Amino acid sequence: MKVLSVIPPMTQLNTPYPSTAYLTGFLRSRGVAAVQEDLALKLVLRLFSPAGLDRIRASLTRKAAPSLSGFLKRFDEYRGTVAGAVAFLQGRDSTLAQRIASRRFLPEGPRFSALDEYTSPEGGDPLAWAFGALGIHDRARHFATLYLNDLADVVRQGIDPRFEFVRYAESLAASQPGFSPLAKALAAQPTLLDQWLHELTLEALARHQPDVVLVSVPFPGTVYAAFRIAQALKAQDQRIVTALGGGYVNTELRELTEPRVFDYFDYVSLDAGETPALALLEHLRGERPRQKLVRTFLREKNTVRYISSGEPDVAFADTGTPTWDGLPIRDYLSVLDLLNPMHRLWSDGRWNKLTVAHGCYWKKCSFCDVGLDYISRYDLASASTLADRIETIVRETGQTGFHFVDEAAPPKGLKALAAELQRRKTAISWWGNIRFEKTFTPELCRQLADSGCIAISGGLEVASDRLLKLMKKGVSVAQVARVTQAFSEAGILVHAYLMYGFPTQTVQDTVDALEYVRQLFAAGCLQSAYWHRFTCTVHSPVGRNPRDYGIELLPLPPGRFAKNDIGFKDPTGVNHAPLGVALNKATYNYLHGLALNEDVRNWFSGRVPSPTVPRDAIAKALLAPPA
Ligand code: B12
Repeated sequence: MKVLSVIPPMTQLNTPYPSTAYLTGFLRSRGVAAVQEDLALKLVLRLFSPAGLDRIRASLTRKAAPSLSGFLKRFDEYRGTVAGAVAFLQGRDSTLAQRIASRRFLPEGPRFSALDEYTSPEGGDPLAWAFGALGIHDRARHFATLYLNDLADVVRQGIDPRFEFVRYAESLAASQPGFSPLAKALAAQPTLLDQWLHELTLEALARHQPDVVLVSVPFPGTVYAAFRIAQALKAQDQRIVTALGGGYVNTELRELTEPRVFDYFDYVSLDAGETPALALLEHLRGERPRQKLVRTFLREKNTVRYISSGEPDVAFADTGTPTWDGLPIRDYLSVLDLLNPMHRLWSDGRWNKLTVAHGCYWKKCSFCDVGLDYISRYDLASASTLADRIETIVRETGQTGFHFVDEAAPPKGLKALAAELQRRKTAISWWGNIRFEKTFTPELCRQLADSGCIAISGGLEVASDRLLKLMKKGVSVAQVARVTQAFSEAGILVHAYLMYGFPTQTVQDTVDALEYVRQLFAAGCLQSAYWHRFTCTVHSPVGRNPRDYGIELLPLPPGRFAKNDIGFKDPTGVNHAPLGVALNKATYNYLHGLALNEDVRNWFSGRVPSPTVPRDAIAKALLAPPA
C-alpha cells in the first residue's frame, strides 16, 4: 500500500512545512512505502515561469484595471526576467545579483514605490541604512522579492483575490462555523490557480500512484486548496483513499459534524498523526476493524462519527527522523522583505524544521490552547536521539540550519542538546521559540550560542506584571529583562512576542507596556519585536473560564464545521485597534534604533496618560541580582 503525503498551497516559500517530512519519515521507519509532495512550492514555480506568465496574461479578467496596465505594457520584460529572478532567489544563480541590484534589469511595478519612502533628505542611496555599501546580494534579493510581490498583486487583482504567498483563501476556513462558503467556492468555476493545482495534483498522482493520500493542513490558509486537491483526486479515481489532518484540524475541527466534508475526505484525523495513520493503514489492509481506528472522524449513513480506540501515541523518541527525501529542497525561494530581523529568519533560508519535544513543558498560559494535545502532551527525547536526528538530517539535506518548531523549547532539553552537539562537534545553526525563564542564565546562553543558537523568540506578551500574572505566564518584566540581556550578550538575536487587548487591559497598561519595551530596546535586551492583538479561542483557559478574566463571551454562531476564535465583551471598553497601530509603529522604529529616547505618548494619535513606569525601571532590573 503506497502512501503520498501532501502539503497544499500556501505555507511558506523558503522551506517546506515539516508535517509531511514527519509523517513520511515515521511511516518509512515502520516499513510503509511513503512519499511526499509540496504542492505549494510547485504552484508558485508554475506561476513564476515564462509559460505561467503567458497563462496569467491570457486569463486576466480585468485587463483594463489600472493596476494591471504596467504588467501588460511591460509584459515582455517580465517574461524575459522571471526565470532569472526565480533562479536567483533559489540561490542557483548568484552572479545575477549585480544586474538585479543595478535596478536596470527587472521591470519595476507599484511595489517599488515603497523604496522612495526610504530616500534620505540628502538624496543619497535610499537603502544604504539596510544593506550598506556592499550588501549587493541582499539588496538584489530585496528587489527580486518586490518584483515577485508585483506579480502576486497582478494575480490577486486580475485572477484570484484570495491568493497570497503564505495563505490561500484563508477566510473560507478560519473559524468558519459553516461549511457552505467553502462548499460554494469548491463548486465554483476554477480559477487559473485552481486549474494549475488540479494539473499538479494529477501529475503527482501519475508520478507516485498512491493508494492513500494524506493531506496536511497546518493553517486555515491551506484548507481550500486541500479540498481542491481531494476533489481532483476523487474525480480522477474514486478508489484513492483521502485523509485530512494537521494543525488546523487539531485546533478548529475538533467538533466536526458536517457530513459534506466527507465528499472529499474519507477520514479526518486529530492530533499527532503517527498512531492514527498507522491504524488507518492497518484498517485499509483489513488488519484492524473500523471501531479500532484512532482519533478519526468518518461518515456513516450521512452522519459524522468519531472513533477513538484510546490507543496511546507513539512516544516522541520512537517517531523516527523526519525525511525531506522527495522534496525539491534546492528549489525553495529565499525572499527578503524589509521587515524585522526575526521575520527575516522566517522567510529567508531553507531551515530544517525539527521539534525538541512534543508539546509544551509549561502549558499554563491562559491565552494558549493548553488543553490540546500539541500543547498538553509533553514528551521529550534524549539529547543523543535528537543529535542523531540532526546528524541524519544534515547528511540527507546537506544543510545545517535548524528551526526548532516547539511552542516553547524546554531549557533543560536545550542544555542537554547543546552539550551533546558540542561533545560531537556537530556544527549547526539553530533558532526557535522559548519562554524567558530564569533557567536561562548568562552561562547557559553562552553555551547555547556556542552550540549554534543564532536567535530566539519568546513571549513578553502584555509587558505588565499584573497581566502576566493573570495570564499565568510565569515570568515578570524584570526577569525578561535579565534573560533577554543574557541572550543578547551571548550574541543571540532576541525577538519578543508582544500582545495587546488582553482582558481587563487598560490604556494605562498599554502605555506602560510600550514604555517597558522602549527601555528594553534602549538597553540592548531586544533586537526585534512584534505586537499581536489578543484573540480569545474556545480551547484556551480564557475562553473556557471567561469570568475568571472579567469578560463575557459572545455567543458563537451555530455550525457543524470549524470552531476557534470567539468574540468577547470586556467591561473596560477600551478601543484597542488604534493603540495597536501606535505600538507597532513605535516598535518598528525601535528595532531600527530610532526614537529610543522619545516620550512614548508621542506615538498615540489621541491623548493617553503618561507612563507610570519609572524611566530607569529596566536599568534597575538589570542591576538587581536575580530573584
Ligand atoms: C512553528 C509554528 C509556526 C512558525 C513556522 C510556520 C511554518 N510555516 O513552518 C511560524 C511562527 C512562522 C508560524 C506562523 C503561523 N502559524 Co503557526 N505554529 C507553529 C507550531 C508551534 C508548530 C508547527 C510545526 O512545525 N509542528 C510540527 C509538525 C510536524 O506538526 P504538525 O504540522 O501538527 O503535524 C503533525 C500532526 O498534526 C499530524 N498531521 C499533520 N498533517 C496530517 C495529515 C494527516 C492525514 C494525518 C493523519 C495527520 C497529520 O501528524 C504530524 C506529525 O505528528 C504550531 C503549533 C503546534 N505545536 O503544532 C503553530 C500553528 C500550526 N500555527 C498556527 C497559526 C494560526 C499560524 C499563522 C496562520 C499565524 C498568523 N495568524 O499569522 C501563521 C501562518 C504561517 C505560514 N503561512 O506559514 C495555528 C494553526 C491553528 C489554526 N487555527 O488553524 C497553530 C496550531 C498554533 C495555534 N493554535 O495557534 N507558526
